[in-house]
Amino acid sequence: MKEEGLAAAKILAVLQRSLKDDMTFTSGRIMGSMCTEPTRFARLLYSKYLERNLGDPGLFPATARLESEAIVSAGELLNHPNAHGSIVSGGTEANIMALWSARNETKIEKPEAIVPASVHHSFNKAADMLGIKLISVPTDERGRVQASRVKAAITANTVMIAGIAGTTELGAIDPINELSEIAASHEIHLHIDASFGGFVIPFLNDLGYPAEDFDFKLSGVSSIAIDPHKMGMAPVPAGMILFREVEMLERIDIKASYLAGGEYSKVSILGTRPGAAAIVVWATMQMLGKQGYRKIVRKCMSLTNLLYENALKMENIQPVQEPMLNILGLKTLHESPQEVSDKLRERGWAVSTFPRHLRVCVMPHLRKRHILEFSSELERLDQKEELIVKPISKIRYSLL
Ligand code: 0PR
Repeated sequence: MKEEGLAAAKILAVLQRSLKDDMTFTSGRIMGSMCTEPTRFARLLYSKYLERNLGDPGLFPATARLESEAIVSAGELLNHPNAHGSIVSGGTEANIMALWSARNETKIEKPEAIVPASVHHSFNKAADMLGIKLISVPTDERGRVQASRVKAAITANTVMIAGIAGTTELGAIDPINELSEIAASHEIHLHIDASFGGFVIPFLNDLGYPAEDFDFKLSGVSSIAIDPHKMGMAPVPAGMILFREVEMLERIDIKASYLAGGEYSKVSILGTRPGAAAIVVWATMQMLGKQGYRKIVRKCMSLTNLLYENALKMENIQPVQEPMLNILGLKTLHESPQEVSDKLRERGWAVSTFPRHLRVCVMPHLRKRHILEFSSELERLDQKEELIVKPISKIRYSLL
């Protein structure tokens, strides 16, 4: 740190230069992120309430009340208005809290949690922190966990089963109803990671897309992670954890009674927490209502299907499968996903790269023209690769 500070104008100029390399959502080139462009209203509110700290709710009881109201709204969306929970920093914190609560419920010495092979790496973080062994269960050809294998993996040490409503890799939705039955009959905590799908799946049936039950409507579901900062349209950081019963939250409630307003009203891993994030989550849900979210989901799903249809026509780049949510996996038949991803990046597009496919998240910042431009870019790559790669593939096939 320098001895003397800089003038604001100078700092602004430096920032303008040094942040130039960051991508923007408005460019329509961010194709692999689960986050999106904050609304203007959200920007305004966020800066207005910057000093609100939910780590000391006695100072900001009104903000704390809004947090509770936002949890009720999310609970209503997920078929349990009496759910208990908190606004947290994202899906990672929500998943850690769920695993923490499930572990504390039992006195098992060597706790295990059964998770789909497609689970987000936040579960690995949680398991490492909490001393829990993860038992990974394979998924089927559509990327959904195999419920029979989950059942077979249960032991006396199982403290939790996890299901995913919108996998990180493909946006697949696990057979949550089957998992619910298994969890209920074995009295095991079933946690649903709906970090991505939580603000999408509730609207699919209305829009004519197939969607099975995934939430508290199923009696075996004990907790749900749902992220306002993904399809909930709120800025980062904003996740939510909801528990079916208050005791599930109380098990991980570590009190701090010296604060201005008495004890913490909410349970979280963080101490100091951004009240502005909670206010914006509340306001965004108020502003959009179910109608607003449904409209967003309609647009994202129709653009996802447009991209899917376009990719079907290609030769070397192909959809992994029909999308279940607004996430599309793309296989690259003659090059590694990394090679294709690098080429796309050179041309200004950012997609996510998994070992066997590319992932496109068709988020609300993307418009039809972006999908069409991206499709054309893929087509150009597809054709070019065909020219270069075909002779090699012919040799490969002739060797078979
Ligand atoms: N659960 C699932 C199913 C997720 O996909 C993610 C994040 C999490 C939990 C964890 O959520 P937080 O990141 O909020 O803690 N998945 C995104 C992904 O891996 C995270 C992300 C978001 C990555 C925006 C990049 C990006 O630009 O794609």
